[in-house]
Amino acid sequence: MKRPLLLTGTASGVIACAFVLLNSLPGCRPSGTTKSVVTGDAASKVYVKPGTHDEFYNLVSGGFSGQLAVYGLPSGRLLREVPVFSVDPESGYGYSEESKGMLTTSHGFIPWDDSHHPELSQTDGIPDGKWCFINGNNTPRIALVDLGTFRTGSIIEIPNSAGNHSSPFTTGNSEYVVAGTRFSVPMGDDASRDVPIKTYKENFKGNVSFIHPEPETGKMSIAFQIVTPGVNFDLSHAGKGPSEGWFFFSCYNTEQAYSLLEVNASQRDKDFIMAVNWKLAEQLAKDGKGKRVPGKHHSNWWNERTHSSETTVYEDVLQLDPKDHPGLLYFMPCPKSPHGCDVDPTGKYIVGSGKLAALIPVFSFEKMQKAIAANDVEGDFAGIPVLKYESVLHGEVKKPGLGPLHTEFDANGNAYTSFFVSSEIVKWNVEKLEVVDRVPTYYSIGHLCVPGGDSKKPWGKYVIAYNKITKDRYLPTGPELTQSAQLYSIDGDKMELLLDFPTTGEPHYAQAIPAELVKPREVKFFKIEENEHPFAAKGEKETKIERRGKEVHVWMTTIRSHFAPDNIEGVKLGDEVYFHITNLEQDWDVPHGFAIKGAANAELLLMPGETQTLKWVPTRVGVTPMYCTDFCSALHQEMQGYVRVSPANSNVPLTALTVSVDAEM
Ligand SMILES: [Cu+2]
Repeated sequence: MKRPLLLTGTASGVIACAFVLLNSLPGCRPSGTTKSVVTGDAASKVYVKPGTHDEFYNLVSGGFSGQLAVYGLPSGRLLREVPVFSVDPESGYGYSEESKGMLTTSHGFIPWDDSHHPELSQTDGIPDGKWCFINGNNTPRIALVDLGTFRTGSIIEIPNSAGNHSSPFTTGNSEYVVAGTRFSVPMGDDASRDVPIKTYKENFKGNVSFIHPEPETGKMSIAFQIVTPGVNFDLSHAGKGPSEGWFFFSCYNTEQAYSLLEVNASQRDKDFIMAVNWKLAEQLAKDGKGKRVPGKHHSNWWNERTHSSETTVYEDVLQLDPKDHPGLLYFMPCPKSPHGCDVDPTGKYIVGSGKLAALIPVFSFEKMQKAIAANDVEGDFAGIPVLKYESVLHGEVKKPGLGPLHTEFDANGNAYTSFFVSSEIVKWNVEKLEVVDRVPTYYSIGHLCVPGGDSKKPWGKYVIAYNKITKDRYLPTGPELTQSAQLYSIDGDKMELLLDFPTTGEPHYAQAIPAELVKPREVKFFKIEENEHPFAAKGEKETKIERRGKEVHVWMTTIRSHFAPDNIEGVKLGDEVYFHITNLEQDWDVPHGFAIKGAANAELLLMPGETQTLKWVPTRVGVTPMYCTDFCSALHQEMQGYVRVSPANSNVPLTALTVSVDAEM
């Protein structure tokens, strides 16, 4: 449903109340409680002196850019944009021959996706700074970004899925990350059948996938999938502490509509939170209880020794059908069209956010277990038991605001919920279910993030709002304004706005982690003696050129400030030239670049000790320059060379030379 744009605290109150009247929902933001004052010392709280580091990394999804952006907090400075699902001309990701495999799928090469949710890997329920997972929503995929290199280390495609939205949330030791399908579809044997859309109820199924990343390598595989009724899964979180071993997913469209969902999927007063006993599922899978069903998918992995991607293609996947396994799945009724599904740090409570509800329901894991034991159900939905709402409810936060979406937590028993419609963050006490503070956002907030705020150990200190619209906050840049985040202090009793900072793509969701947990892991360069790339030249003596039919392979090196070789002759029209370039530098932060005129792809950006390959197909006879693209030294501008391209029938011998002027004199 399209929401009105809300501009200020006062205006939002008025429009929100209008929205309430239109929708017959009770409650509205209490008047006179909003504040938009930035106090005089806010700037000093985000000031990071030149030459000093930020306290937190903020890993922010790029939404429809398909990438992951890295900001420092509290400064809001953009440090890096990590290419994940989309090709990136800055780094050559998806353009170099070695990295193309990272973006292969069962549909072929897909150089884009829609990345929504970053999730940090965890040890004992606490983010450990090792990896950051992120989902591809469009062509269902999960990626793993290695925080030692800030590069994509692994991407797995999710079969039997469409719209991979409720992912990739992780269990307490990153045994699994999950992927819940947003759009139910015909799957397995039915996936390739020609099925009328109006047979949704009979033929469409949902599923949730449990993906296992190998702790040592980060290679990912699908451990098992659980088939579900045909609904839409939105978000998810793993249980922790007492609820360890369970996973919770919000689902909407329990109406099982397939057209005009805006109206048709908003009919029921309550949809569900789905509770999954993943420890039981794991045991069933180990005991061979599942069934392998068709589900071709790629698992791509970046090998840091060969500087190349490796792909494993799987033809099928293990599925568990809850009909065969009572106790695997339960539904908890949740008002109304639930979006966020968040578990508090104690693991005792599960917060559902009905985006059309005028309250926040908080479920009790203990009560859920009691209801299961007592078979306290109000019926079933497509064969899955539905527990009684009153029996599993810890309580409701009354009149919190309008359009609750997402909740994160601090270490002091408080929850912070984003309200899209009333454009605010509301702080409330999890035990008492009482609102204790509220602060406006500018403007429609989607996700929010507290450092560690979805884990067992929130570091607190800040809540960051990721907003959808920034009208009037920034210098105009044509019809589209920058997207943005806002940083608030949560140290005191009252939340305090400290900073607006622009973001790239759509800042959908984010994670934040103390820099001290990430910095010690940094890779500074790749050791040249460990380079196992089949075309590596580990010194200038190993450079050479070789013709293989129409292919010309060049073993080339870079070091400040020249290429070896830098003159190539004997290439003919009709040839494909492969420049295999090794950066010989063994020093932190000294990449070299490589580009050649007329190349139909991007550059290469080579990290110290790394080998990458650029494919170039010359289209005309003549001399073509090539050069270093990354300003590497005082003589960077001298870092260049030439390729002579001769006619197809030429007999110019294939040579590769680096010539000294002294030698010629
Ligand atoms: Cu250079």
